Amino acid sequence: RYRMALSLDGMWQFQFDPKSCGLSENWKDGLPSPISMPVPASFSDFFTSGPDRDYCGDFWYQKDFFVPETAQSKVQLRFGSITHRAIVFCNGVEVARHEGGFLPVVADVTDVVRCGAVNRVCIWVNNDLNESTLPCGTHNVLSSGRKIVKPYFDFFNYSGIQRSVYLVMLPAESIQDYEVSYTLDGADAQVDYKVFCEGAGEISVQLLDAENKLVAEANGAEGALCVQNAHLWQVRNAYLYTIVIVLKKDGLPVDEYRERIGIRTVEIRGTKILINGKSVYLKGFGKHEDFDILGRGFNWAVAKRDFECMKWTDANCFRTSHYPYAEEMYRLCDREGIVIIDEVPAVGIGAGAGINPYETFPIREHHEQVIKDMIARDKNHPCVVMWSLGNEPDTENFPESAYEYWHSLYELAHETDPSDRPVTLVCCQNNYEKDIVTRSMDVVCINRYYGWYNLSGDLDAACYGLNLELDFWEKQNKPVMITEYGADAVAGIHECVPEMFSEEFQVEFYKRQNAQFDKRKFFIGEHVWNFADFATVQGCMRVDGNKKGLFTRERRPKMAAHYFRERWGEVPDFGYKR
Ligand code: EVA
Repeated sequence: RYRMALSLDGMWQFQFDPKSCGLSENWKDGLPSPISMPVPASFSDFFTSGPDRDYCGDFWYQKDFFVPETAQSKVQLRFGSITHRAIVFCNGVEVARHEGGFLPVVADVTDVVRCGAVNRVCIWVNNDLNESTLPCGTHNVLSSGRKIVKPYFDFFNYSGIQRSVYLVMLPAESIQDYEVSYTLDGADAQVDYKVFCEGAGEISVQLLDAENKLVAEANGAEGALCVQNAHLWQVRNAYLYTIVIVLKKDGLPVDEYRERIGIRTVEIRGTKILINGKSVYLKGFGKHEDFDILGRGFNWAVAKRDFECMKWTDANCFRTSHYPYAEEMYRLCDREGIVIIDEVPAVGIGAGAGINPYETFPIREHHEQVIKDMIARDKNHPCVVMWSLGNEPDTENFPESAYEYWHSLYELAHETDPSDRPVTLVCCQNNYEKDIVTRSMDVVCINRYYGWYNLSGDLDAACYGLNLELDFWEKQNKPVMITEYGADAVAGIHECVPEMFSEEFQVEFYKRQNAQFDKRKFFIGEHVWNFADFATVQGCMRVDGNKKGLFTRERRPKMAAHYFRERWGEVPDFGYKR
């Protein structure tokens, strides 16, 4: 009633800027010779030439849009993300600058837009990687001057405007943000809230149940809503309330904001993770935002199919490896009762060969900012049960520096989250005895490739190595889960004797290792690597991308998907290994 959002998705204008002359030549006013480009989508896979598909450097987007005469007092452009960095110009005026490709960019354009007229947005974007960016990487320059990006990570460096764009119109005095946290008391629950507004006024808050019936209300910017006989948000059995926040001035409403929330608690106790006081076993996947043609572009149809595939396997959880995903995914998880481990794009921190990344990579400040921004964006989603500070950094070569670096981020995440969820860091196959960071997290998350990258093909030796390691973790008295394990399988390759790259080997690999996990009481979850096959840079280790998916890139099940469907069908969400 008081605010409005208009979608600006669709065809935009686009131009590469290989000489980086766009800023000095004022492309901010209009692109000299643009082509069309769909938004949201990664630009890469539309192109038919290698240099275009793999383009690394500056590029621009442009769109003309109409702002209604009736626009509210405040006007914003909101991008779900722009990968990896951007400067946004509206009608030729710079309105936002942003570093990092996986969280929202909001530009206040109130002072530069013309209402009842056509306006123009032009965006300088850059997708290069270096050791001060997250994710980390570098590039080589060919003799032609063309740059080739070298990611320190195993997924294609898709970029562009990969998420939806909105023109947002707000009243002069508006609700900016809110936060909630929960305590359970027998059958009842208390929802503590805080509302943040721009401009003064009275605030009232209501909680409606799933039938839109009022169950609790309170007044003030801070307070508590008491819910009798609360319906809890449970894993795979979600119940959502609606919080309605109203801002009033002189007794009259001037803004209203509604959002679905779920009442649930998360806590670590001993070697268990408890949701609503019950121990949960996390079954699911490391995923990617990745699909044919769209690259990393958000698409509702692909999201729907992914959720149907996840539910079909009886999964209850995924990790947003290796960056925060589009917000739409979190809303779907809230609704489906699927749990998320939410990860920042801190991947590739480690250069090997005796170089201490904590002294040489200038990333700390940006890393801190991304953690704060991710928590600010996702804090109210019931589906998010844990924050991941990063994936597979170097934790063994410079253990003290690593501890100092990661532990300060661990503390930052705890301080930032109003409901103080568990915090983790996902560690790689390393010398786990030397690594003193991983064991200091709330949950130990390990990525292991016994039988694939090491002890390749030898599943007896793999199980032996895995058990040696599990004996070590057992002594740490922490909850432990595997956040990645897997074998590449090219769909359609079958063998009588399971050999690497066949579908049979992939099944055998999982069967053997799952049998080891099942014997361990402190083991709280298994995340297959990966949900689906995905694009990577080319290389001798990759056959048309990474083929560790349980599903193919077009989301057809491999044999291993059928195997997990059977297994997870028998592993309950709650109370397993009590
Ligand atoms: C792999 N292994 O090699 C995976 C990567 C992933 O795709 C890892 O965390 O350790 C990484 O990104 O298939």
